[in-house]
Amino acid sequence: MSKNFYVTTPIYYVNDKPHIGHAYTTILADVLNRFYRINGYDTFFLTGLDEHGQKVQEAAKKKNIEPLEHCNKMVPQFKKLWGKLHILNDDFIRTTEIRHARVVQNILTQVFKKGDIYKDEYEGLYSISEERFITEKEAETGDFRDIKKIKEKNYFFKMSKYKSKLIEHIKSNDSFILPKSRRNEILGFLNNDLNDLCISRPKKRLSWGIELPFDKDYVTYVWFDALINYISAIGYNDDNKKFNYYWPADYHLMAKDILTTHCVYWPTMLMSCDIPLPKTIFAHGWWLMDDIKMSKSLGNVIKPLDLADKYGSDALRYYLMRNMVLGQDASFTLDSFEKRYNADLANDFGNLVNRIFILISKNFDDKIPCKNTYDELDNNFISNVEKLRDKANKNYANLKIHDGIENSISIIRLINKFLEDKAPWKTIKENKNQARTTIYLSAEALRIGTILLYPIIPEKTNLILESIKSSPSDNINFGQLKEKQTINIIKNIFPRIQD
Ligand code: ME8
Repeated sequence: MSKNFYVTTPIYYVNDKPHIGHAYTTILADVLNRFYRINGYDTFFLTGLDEHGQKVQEAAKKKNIEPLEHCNKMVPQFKKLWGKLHILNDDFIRTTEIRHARVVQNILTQVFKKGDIYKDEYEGLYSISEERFITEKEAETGDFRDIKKIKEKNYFFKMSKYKSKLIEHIKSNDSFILPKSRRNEILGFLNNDLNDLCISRPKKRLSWGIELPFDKDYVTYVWFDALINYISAIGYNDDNKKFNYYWPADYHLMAKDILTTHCVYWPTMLMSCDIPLPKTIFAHGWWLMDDIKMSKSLGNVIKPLDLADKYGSDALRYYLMRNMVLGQDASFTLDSFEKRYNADLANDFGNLVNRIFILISKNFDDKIPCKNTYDELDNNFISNVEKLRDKANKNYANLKIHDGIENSISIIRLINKFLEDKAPWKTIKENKNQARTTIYLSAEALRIGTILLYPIIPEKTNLILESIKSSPSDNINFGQLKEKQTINIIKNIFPRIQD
């Protein structure tokens, strides 16, 4: 396996503020990025904004300002949220940047020269909410809003030409589309006729976009423009060394709403330019409110900034990562948020940290005690922690984040149980050597569990690790914690949320 790792989120529309759904995918990318980084990978994490197209033009019009001014006003809302949520992205691409537009025009020129673009007149239904032409059948589903009948001349990309090549690629690469159910969905979709893709919009209808390099009366269709961000940001046709180092991406993360654009439009565009395809396109489920998808247009959104302000960024990150089984939908409720936080973080994790720190401060003058010989209970404890540690790592690497978290929290619970069984607060009087070993092993297992939870809750775990003079990229085998090392006692790291 190569030692570099490239992960992306969708670039979000700037027609409205970010909500929990956007925060979710971005946190997920951050978790994976941190996980690979502490495991020695040279990582690159990209997020950004999709600033062209009709939706954005209309949002600006409503405010009576120019589209770019509207975008410039929206950018800080996203950046502020990512800062608040401790998102460590390496780049933030905006599709209005010159570096991006240049690559879009380069790709269009390549595809045009190859003979994969033609002009044609088209009459059909157009959904403004989805920014694309839709079939009569799709219109009947009721999933599309703002439908208009449009007749116009446009440019088309010969997407259908690559249909069988795409099917073959999906079939011979099990992890190209994940989870498996989404892969089957796309294969089902490709069983039907695949239309060519309309990739232009006449400027007289929509001027807010990147001009076609071969016809100045048209701008590029927003999806053809947006998908290219994944390669423009890492230097395609500009910084080849960087591009070849990170491409193909390890993960394009998104929710299932934009599966087709990523699994059909994007790979066929890349095929036309002879660019390798991304390794994995992963579509997670939706966050629902009262069983309905949370979405800007429905207005049923939870504001992530408010939650992070009230409960802290780690509490929100933990809940979102723990309560969604990747691939399935999940319901957001404040009640489940508070319950999850109190049970796992305040009770299990917070109490354990307090317990160990108080034991060390009371009995060992703030120094890690020296360990002595291990008895059977100690050896069993070590081996159980190691098993859970390996499971957690495996689950994180397989995108079973909620399971990885459960394994890590189980380590925390195991330490609490170990302390209760060994009761060092009692043995400290009659068998100090045993008490020392118990506390050393508990602190060491706490270090391991904390490192495993670092990608999920980086802020608080960093505090704990700093206090025991450790760091997230440290070795997670037993026996690393330095005996007699003075620690900084921290108190009440996860205060309980009161009713
Ligand atoms: O589609 N649950 O942007 P967008 C989970 N600009 N995730 C959700 C969600 C929910 N209820 N709602 C949104 C676009 N998301 C395009 C993308 S990429 C080249 C162009 C997340 O602002 C999820 O990642 O509508 C989803 O795919 C994305 O936001 C859609 O963001």
